[in-house]
Amino acid sequence: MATQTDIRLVDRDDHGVDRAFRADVLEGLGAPQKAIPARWFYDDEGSRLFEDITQLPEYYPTRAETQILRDRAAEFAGLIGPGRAVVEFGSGSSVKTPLLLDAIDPGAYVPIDIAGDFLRESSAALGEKFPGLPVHPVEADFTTMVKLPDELQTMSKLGFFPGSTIGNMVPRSAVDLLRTMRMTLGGDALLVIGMDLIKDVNVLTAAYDDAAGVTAAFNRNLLKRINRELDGDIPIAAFAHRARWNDTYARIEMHLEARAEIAFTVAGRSFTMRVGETIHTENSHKFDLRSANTLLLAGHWTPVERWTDAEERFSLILARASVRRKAP
Ligand code: AVI
Repeated sequence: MATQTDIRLVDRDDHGVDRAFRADVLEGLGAPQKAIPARWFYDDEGSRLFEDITQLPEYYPTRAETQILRDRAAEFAGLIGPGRAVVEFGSGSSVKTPLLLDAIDPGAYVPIDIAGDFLRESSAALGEKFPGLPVHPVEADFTTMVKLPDELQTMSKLGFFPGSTIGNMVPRSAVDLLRTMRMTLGGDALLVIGMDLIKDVNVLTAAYDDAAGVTAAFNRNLLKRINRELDGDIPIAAFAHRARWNDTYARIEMHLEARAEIAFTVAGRSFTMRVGETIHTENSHKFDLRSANTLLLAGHWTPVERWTDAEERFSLILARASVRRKAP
C-alpha cells in the first residue's frame, strides 16, 4: 500500500474562495488587455478537459513526449540512477509518469498540484500501479517554494515537469519558477523537463484549435469557473475561442473573444467588453535548442542531455541543479 501524506497549502477565505484566484481574475479583467493566468484553467473539470486534449489527433505533444520516454528509458536509468524521490510539478498523467517511474527505480513519488480532487484520484491510481512505492501527494501552488514531506529529507530529488508546461509562462515567470523548483528540490537535484519545439504554424495552430472543439471548451471552462467560484454572471456563450501564433515571442496565444458588446459582474465588480475585445487566457511558448538552454541556465539548471522524438516535434531535457561559479 502506498503511503499518502496530504498537505493542504491553498489559501482560502471563510467562504472557501481561493484568494489568489480572485485577486488574479479581478486584476486581469481590470487591465487594458484583459488577461488571466493559465494556471487557473485547472479546476477538476479543466484538468479532465486537458486530459481529453492530450488524446486529440491534432495535439501531438503528449504522444511525442511519451514516445521519447518509452524509447529512452535505458538512457534515463543510466543518467539518473535509482533511489531518488521523483517530485512531479502537476498531478501526473496516467501514461507518462509510470514510464518514468518504471525506467528509474525511484525511492518515492511526490505529485504537487492545486487541483486537490484530481491530485488524489491520480495519486491513488499511481499507488495501485506501484505497490510499495511511497506516494506523497501535496496540494499546493508549485510556483512558490513547497515544503516537501519530512520523510523525504534525506533522499536526493528528481524534478519532473513534462508536457512543456514551462512554455505556459512568460520567460521572466519561467525563470522564477525554475529557480523556485531548484530551491524546492535542493542543490543535488536533477530535473527532467519537456519543452515543445518551434514548427510549422499550421501544425501549431491546429493543436490549439481542434476540430472537435475540446480546446474551446477548455478555454471557456475558465469562465464557468469564474462564474461558479467568484459569483460571476459572465455570458459564456458570447465568447469565441481563438488560438493565434505570435512569431515575435514564439508562442501560441489563446484568447476568449467577445462576439457582442457585453457587461458582467465578478465578485461584486462590474466589467464591460467591446465586440472583438479579448481576454488573453494562455501563452504556449515553443523553443529551439538555444532558447531552451538559455532559459534553463537562467533558471539555475545546467542541461545534461536532450532527446527529441523522431519527427523533432518535442524535446525532453535532463538538467542538473547549477552550482554558482564566478569564472566562465
Ligand atoms: C499544459 N500545457 C502545456 C498545455 C499547452 O500545450 O500549452 C495547455 C494547453 N492549452 C491548450 N491546449 C493545451
